[in-house]
Amino acid sequence: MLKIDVLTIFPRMIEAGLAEGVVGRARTAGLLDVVVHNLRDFTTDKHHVVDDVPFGGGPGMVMKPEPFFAALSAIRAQRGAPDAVILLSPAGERFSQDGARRLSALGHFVLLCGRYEGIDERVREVLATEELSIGDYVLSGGEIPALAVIDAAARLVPGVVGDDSSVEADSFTRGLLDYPHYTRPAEFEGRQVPEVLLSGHHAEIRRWRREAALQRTQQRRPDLLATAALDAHEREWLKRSKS
Ligand code: 4HQ
Repeated sequence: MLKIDVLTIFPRMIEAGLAEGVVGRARTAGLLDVVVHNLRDFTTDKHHVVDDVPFGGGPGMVMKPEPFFAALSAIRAQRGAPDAVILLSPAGERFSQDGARRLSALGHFVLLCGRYEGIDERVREVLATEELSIGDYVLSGGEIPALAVIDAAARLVPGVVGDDSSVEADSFTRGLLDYPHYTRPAEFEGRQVPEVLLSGHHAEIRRWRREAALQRTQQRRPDLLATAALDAHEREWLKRSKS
């Protein structure tokens, strides 16, 4: 079972995000062991203060190091030494499907969520073993990135997604964008579902989907083609479609 600990001042935000859908089911099924810790529980002052003014001046507040250190000690004592302690930050390495695969294969990792201007640098230096970013935009805290990391890693744990073939078909498992999906009705708003999908010819359907995924990837994310897992037929199709 994959074990994850999350440190945050907004535990309800994490709990709400983990309660529904595939991840919620994985937790109740005992495939995923997530414990969310309130950073304020690891303060020692009367008002449970987690932030302070920045040395050197400037705007905003900085998260104090002591609650993170106390929480990590408690996590090590209660839950064992983690394989990774991950700080969510725009300065981190970009989180990717490969990153999700790597984390899903660990036994235990910890996610540190910051708020305000950021976290005291000594948390990064001493506690964090790595730093991850979910993209080049500024969020108000690390909670949404933590949820993205947990969701992407959890769905790669065997059994979490009911149908394995659904994970295999996912965009990025093959390194390509997904093909277009349709359901009933066969005509809607004057727009027809591609004939081949109604034909029952499974080999032709497979071929249409493969080519649609290739075409879409070439048009929207040509950068992905450099590392995609393509067979000889797919490489040939791409070469022909360029000319
Ligand atoms: N943060 N990917 C937490 C991010 C972020 C991102 C901004 C992290 C605020 C306090 N984290 N600090 N993008 O925007 O991971």
